Amino acid sequence: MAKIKVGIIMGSQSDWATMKAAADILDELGITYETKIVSAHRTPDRLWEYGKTAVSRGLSVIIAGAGGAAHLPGMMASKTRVPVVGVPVQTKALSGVDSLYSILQMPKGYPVATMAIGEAGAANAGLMAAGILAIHDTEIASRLDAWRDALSNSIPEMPQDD
Ligand code: RP5
Repeated sequence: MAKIKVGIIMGSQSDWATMKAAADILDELGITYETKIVSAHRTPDRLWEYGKTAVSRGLSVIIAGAGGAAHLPGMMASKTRVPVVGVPVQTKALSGVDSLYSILQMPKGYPVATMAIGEAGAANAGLMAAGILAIHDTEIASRLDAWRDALSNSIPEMPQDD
């Protein structure tokens, strides 16, 4: 079985609708990943265990999505040196600006690579993970290059009437 390279974690089942966009990109690029609900507030022991074992289990990137008081990505970054890509999930009360600020404003020493709010951010988290893995994996690199070329080629030069 192929070694799992990317961990996709999220604070709640309700985040999956957003975080699936990261999983979809990894599927498209043939990158192995695992998914898990890990909440900074509701399951802190699970968070600690996940962070403590991330290096020994061979994870290269952790994509962490959460909403509201979104402490999951930052707390995970405090527990492992595996690069953490944070996805601010859009919230009803504050449209995800709360999630964004919670994830973005890390103190020096424990970085989180913070993406845009919502599904675009989750998809970009998948692409960011792919880019990191592509540094040492030529097959992922060529699949990522092809994916980027296909997107670029799909953009028309002239606008059309609807
Ligand atoms: C956060 O609270 C989760 O990441 C989620 O985005 C938000 C709401 O969670 P639920 O109340 O839907 O479980 O911890």
